[in-house]
Amino acid sequence: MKLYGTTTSPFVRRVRIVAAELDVAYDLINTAHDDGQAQLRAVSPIWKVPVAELDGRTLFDSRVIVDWLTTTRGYGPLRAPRDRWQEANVLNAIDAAIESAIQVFYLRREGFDPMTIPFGPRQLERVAAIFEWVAGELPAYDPARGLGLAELSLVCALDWMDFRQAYPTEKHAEDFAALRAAIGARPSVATTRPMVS
Ligand SMILES: N[C@@H](CCC(=O)N[C@@H](CS)C(=O)NCC(=O)O)C(=O)O
Repeated sequence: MKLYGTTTSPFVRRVRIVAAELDVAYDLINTAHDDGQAQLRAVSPIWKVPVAELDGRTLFDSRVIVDWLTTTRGYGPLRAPRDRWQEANVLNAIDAAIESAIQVFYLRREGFDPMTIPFGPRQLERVAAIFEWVAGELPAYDPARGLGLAELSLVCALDWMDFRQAYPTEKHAEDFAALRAAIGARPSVATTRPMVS
């Protein structure tokens, strides 16, 4: 698989973890650099990562890429959803949390403090509401049942927020610390921690 992305993005990391779990080899085109960014823009009008080229297809969006991988390769050691629609709700919520925190991060990176206007606090309040809700939706993590897409996406979101200091995830330590410790030790997760490259 040819994967366009960065080593910081929580969306790209989700795909990298699933690829590792399913033994799908990939070449990462690093879109943090000008050359990789130009290559991305040549294949996707969205200009967002991840994008994957595999099996003769070009796929935009982490959820679509993960869907393709699990549909064509099976779930391997990952846990298939027991309730697809409940899992879709949880994944949508986690994506909304990431997107809100990313808006805050992007504005700060441009030198603007979004907390000085209602937009900023509203994003972080949304993240808090989502994590509180997600905590009630996820069953206690049981390694014997395997790692599910919701849990791994949640850990990608939390790790990215810590990495970028985009949201104080320690507010949810009681709900998520055990899950993060258990999943964080898994090689696919441990080797894909966010880093600038
Ligand atoms: N729904 C998309 C979201 C992808 C996304 O927002 N990626 C970010 C990086 S974490 C991006 O490429 N942002 C570039 C931009 O907004 O210009 C997915 O799941 O792949």
